[in-house]
Amino acid sequence: MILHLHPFSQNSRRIQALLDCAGLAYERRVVDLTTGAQRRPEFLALNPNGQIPVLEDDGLVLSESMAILRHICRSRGLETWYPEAPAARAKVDQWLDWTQCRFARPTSLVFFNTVVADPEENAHLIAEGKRLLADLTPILEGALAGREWLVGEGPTIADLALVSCMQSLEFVGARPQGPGIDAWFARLNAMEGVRAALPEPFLARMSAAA
Ligand SMILES: N[C@@H](CCC(=O)N[C@@H](CS)C(=O)NCC(=O)O)C(=O)O
Repeated sequence: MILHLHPFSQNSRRIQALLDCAGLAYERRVVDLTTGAQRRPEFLALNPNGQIPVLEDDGLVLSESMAILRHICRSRGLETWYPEAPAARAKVDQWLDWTQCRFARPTSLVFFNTVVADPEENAHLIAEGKRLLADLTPILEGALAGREWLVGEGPTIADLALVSCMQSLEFVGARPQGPGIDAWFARLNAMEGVRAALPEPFLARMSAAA
């Protein structure tokens, strides 16, 4: 397997975390977003959307991080990460969609405009992201209070998908907080495979905050 990624990308990090947690070998190919490598013809041939991550797996070329997570689990029989029982699978899918449809946009608004774009010029976008995150925080705290994982009794791709956004928010000091969320965040970041996906500046920030 070849994973086209960028270390600061939350959409890449969730795939790396799954592959590393499951002990699956893969080649990392960094796509340098800072030089526009995602818009070069050779990359557009893999993903015409010009976005990472992209997974190459035995002739299959796949984009969209949630689809990639599901594909890896199904093709490698990672049943604990993506349970087969219909009700448990439905709940994992619910959280994958929630992360993509509700949580990803405010994460990007805050992270991108703080780290990549000019934060002063884009202060209104950061504020909008933070406002949306404030609305989502009680929903998340309600789901995690008294629970170790989003679904069932062990970590699933739902946790990996969400924690990758949370890591980006932690990096810019905007992570939603609450007793359940904090304990869940610490639990996931203590996992070797999850930490392995974190770039050095993220690890440094987390150590400083601990
Ligand atoms: N829905 C996509 C989003 C992918 C995405 O937004 N990737 C970002 C990096 S986190 C990207 O490639 N941005 C570069 C660009 O849009 O030019 C997924 O889940 O994979």
